[in-house]
Amino acid sequence: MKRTAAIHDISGIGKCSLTVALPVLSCAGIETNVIPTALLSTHTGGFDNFTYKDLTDEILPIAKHWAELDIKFDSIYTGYLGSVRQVDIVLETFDLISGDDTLIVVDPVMADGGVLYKNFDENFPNVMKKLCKKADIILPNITEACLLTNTPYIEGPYSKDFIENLIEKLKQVCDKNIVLTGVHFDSNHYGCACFDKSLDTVDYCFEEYIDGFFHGTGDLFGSVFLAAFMCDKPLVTAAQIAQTITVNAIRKTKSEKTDVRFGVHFEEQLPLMMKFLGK
Ligand code: PXL
Repeated sequence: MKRTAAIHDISGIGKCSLTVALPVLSCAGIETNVIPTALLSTHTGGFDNFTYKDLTDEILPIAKHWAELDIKFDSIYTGYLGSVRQVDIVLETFDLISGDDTLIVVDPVMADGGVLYKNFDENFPNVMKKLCKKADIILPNITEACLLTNTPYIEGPYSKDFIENLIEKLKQVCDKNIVLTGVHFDSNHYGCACFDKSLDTVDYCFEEYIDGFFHGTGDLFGSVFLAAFMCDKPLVTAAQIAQTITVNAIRKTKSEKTDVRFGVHFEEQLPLMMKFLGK
């Protein structure tokens, strides 16, 4: 069984971060070990008065204990990190628990729709760059990519030049593989651009564009992508599977007219994910 270490917050309500990563990766047959970075009553997008228990001081003791157990992680997957100090500690965690073959996947969760999430300060993107430098694959959305490359954010539809320039600039932030989400060239299709370092190519994955803002979709995309990649799918195939599952979950959520703050209906998509994975 392959093994991952997922380092994200746990938000009790509003399916995102660990409450998405755990079921998705476990379903794909990947042993998913977790380091919760913070415990929240809900995620921070759209709920008032959420509780927030910072768990920064737990991260290194957990990592040190795991290092003593001498287990091999096939991948480490980081997402929402709540503070600058936490990023530095996660960097130390990489050193403690990764081996020569550990795939490091960094989703630089910090912003969307042109704005930083609540609780993040302006300097956070600069600090996040340190984590991206260590990654084998980064998964920014367009806003995060702009913040990481000091590019002014613009709304889509985008030109191919804009996207490919952004990928070029991202290569300075992470010199390995890049999956840029939130790419759209028209108002009917939505997807991602994938730079595969081993092939030196940029490929696109698209699905139907569904209007609206849906919470936790970046985490669903990242978790399905990692599941597929760890099941030996090529980078672009893994991204296409993640795009399809994410859009299906969005479509279902929209058709049921549920409050989008509660996250997307990904659960019913897991059998299709398994089919894509050949399981
Ligand atoms: O889905 C990203 C995310 C993860 N974790 C927390 C968040 C958000 C986005 O708002 O608030 C706590």
